[in-house]
Amino acid sequence: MLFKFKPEIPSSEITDEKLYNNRRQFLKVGAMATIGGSLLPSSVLAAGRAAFFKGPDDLTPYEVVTSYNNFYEFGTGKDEPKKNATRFKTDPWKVSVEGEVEKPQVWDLDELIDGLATQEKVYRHRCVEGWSMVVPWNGFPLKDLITRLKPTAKAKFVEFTTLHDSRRMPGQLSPVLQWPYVEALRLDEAMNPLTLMVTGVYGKKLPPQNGAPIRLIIPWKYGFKGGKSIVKIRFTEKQPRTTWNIAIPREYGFYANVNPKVDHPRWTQAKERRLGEFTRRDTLMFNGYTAEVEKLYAGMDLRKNY
Ligand SMILES: Nc1nc2c(c(=O)[nH]1)N[C@H]1C(S)=C(S)[C@@H](COP(=O)(O)O)O[C@H]1N2
Ligand SMILES: [Mo]
Repeated sequence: MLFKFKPEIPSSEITDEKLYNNRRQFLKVGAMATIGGSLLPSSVLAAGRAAFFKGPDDLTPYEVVTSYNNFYEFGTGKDEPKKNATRFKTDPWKVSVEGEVEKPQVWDLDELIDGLATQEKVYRHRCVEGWSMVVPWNGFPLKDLITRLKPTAKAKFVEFTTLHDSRRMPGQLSPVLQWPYVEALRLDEAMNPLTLMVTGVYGKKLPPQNGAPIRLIIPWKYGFKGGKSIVKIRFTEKQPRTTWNIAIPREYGFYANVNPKVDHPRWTQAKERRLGEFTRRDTLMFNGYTAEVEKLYAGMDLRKNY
């Protein structure tokens, strides 16, 4: 039972049940809003109606984005990170920059990102388990930070390590994954303008369960590539080993590009359940970001490089 996401079929059934309850709440809230004329976000109202038609990419409500999480450092249940991370302290926060870089150094997070322009990016967010959301993240392109750090000519990859401290992250007392959580990108993937260092969501400070104070989001890849609560950034010549690839190499590759044509060995990736909807949607190649990223993989066999 080690090294395994929660069973796929049962968890999607649980999802349905939860969302059904949420939906009833949204419907109630929606009705109240109509009567009281209060200013609720349209995304909340849209979620209430999603039982009957599939809209375009409506935002997933804040409440869902911040209460349905994968963050095994705080437990493997979707509801556990929110409960178990409430008192997680993220200030002060140090980030160590290492490896093939002009000046390796331990930074205070505030200094590391000082002056980098943050923006809002609304991205589709697709978990390898088969659910998806649409999230308005706040952050800055990773390329802005990399440019500032000046990697050497030898740097071909960049690796991101999550905090390793089981007193603060009790999920690390369990050997469900090899700790600390490590993810990595090829340098050209990291430099793509879509790749975001995220510090906020819905215009608010990132809550602990979503990876405060700083996490990565790569919208054309499965969610597990987006390491949370990052304390180390290391530039390397060789391809780093990554957590889910170490855990189950046959199921989770280095690239993890969203690809409806390459199924997970235990389930299809052709469809996904958008949280808030009943009917599954078709999954889009590169999660809908083909125009922006396909050139990164020209000539590569995406079946082999999964
Ligand atoms: N450190 C760490 N980062 C992590 C994970 C984790 O368990 N630990 N889970 C990953 C997975 S599987 C997903 S889908 C996303 C979920 O991000 P969200 O909770 O903000 O939606 O975080 C990713 N980053
Ligand atoms: Mo995921």
